[in-house]
Amino acid sequence: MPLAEWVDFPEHCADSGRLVAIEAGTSVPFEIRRVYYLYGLDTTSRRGFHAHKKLQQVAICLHGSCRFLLDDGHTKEEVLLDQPNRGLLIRSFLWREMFEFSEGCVLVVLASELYDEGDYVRDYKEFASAARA
Ligand code: T46
Repeated sequence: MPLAEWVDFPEHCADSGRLVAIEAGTSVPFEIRRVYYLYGLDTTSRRGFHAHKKLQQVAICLHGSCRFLLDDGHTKEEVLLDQPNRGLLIRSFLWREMFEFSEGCVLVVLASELYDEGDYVRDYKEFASAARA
């Protein structure tokens, strides 16, 4: 089974432009409790390097593009985010790294929980042994 799961948001298209609406209880498979976004990203940097014990998220590249590496402790998968109407669903206990940010990339993330540093697993060995257990 692929690690990358996608959420496609319906677009409202007009000659004047496009609109995407994300409503609670419809397209995202969890209650959205937090929204954060990343911008001003260094195109040569790599971020992430962690998994979450409980948190589920949907990441959407609103402008530009970037790549995600997903890893479940057994398999690694790389995906490209470059469509503002398509979100990457990141379930709990997946290691993630983000990289190859395009110039001006804006990444918005819908999250199932409030920020909690205690939910992060930032040590890869700890993650891998728990994932394989
Ligand atoms: C994830 C990827 C896609 C907060 O204070 N509140 C927040 O809601 C978040 C997300 C972060 N922070 C603080 C914690 C750190 O001092 O912002 C700083 C940067 O966070 P972090 O190094 O975790 O950022 P990324 O880009 O490596 O990871 C973030 C999310 O933390 C993470 O859950 O999946 O984006």
